[in-house]
Amino acid sequence: MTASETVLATLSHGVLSLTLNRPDKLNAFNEEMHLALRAGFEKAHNDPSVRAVLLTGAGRGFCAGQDLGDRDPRKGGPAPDLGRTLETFYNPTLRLIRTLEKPVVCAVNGVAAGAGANLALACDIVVAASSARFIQSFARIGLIPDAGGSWHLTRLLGEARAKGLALTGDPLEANKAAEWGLIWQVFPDETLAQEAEALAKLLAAGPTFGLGLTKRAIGAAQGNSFDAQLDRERDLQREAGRSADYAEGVLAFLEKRKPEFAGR
Ligand code: LHQ
Repeated sequence: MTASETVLATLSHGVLSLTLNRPDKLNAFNEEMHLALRAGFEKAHNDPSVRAVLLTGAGRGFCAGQDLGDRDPRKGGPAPDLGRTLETFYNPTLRLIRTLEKPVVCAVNGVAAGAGANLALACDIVVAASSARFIQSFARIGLIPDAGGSWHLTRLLGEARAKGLALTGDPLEANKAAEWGLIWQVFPDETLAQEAEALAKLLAAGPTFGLGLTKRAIGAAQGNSFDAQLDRERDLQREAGRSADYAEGVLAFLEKRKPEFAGR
């Protein structure tokens, strides 16, 4: 992994914890933080001892999106090519998160704005502190929701709510985000970190091979007809049924003991 202070990475109990760490900028993305986060998710892909990922932010914010200090128009020169920024920095990481066949928990510890909000939405289970807010800030600066935002908002909320958030840039409180089905659960600020860690540990100790296939099945459901999805489930279940974790799960049930899954 790239050694960087901008993303703190620790591995414990099969959980790779990645903490965005530019707290005085509310963890806004600069190039170094982009590369460090990507390196973290590459490690998650490549290292079999990583069974789940926990993403969070240091300080009072989760992530304020792109560092706008890097985009100061007063510096002159031609308009930046934001498409290139997305293709070079954001999109590879978002694709790594979506294709990682291991659960990714995101603990939104505070404000999540712009690409920061949409980074959270790309994770598998999003939990948030009750004081957290989700802001599609793009509307305030003449941009469109990127980092997968137009996709996740529309699919998770439907057009009416997606457009309401994206066109106004109004903050969405964590409790309402959960009520609307944008995120999984809200915890009091003081307990979010421990709840998220417990959840990530639980998932990491689970049948992560099957959880990875579950993630693939749900990802495929978005674009499939019912018939096509039944075929997909058949194929994925065939794979799951051949896993050591399935054999262990059944055996443990029959022997009335706790299963010990290996993620294979
Ligand atoms: C920041 C930032 C920030 C730098 C807070 N940058 N310093 C864009 C372009 C390129 C390609 C791809 O896509 C994108 C995607 C995007 O993400 S566009 C959207 C970019 N983000 C925003 O527009 C959000 C800007 N930030 C805010 O609106 C507020 O800071 C929020 C609502 C997030 C939080 O408000 P407050 O809680 O009142 O905090 P604050 O505004 O006082 O911020 C604290 C510090 O963090 C402050 O620095 P200072 O030195 O004054 O204490 C801010 O300047 C800094 N900061 N966001 N994105």
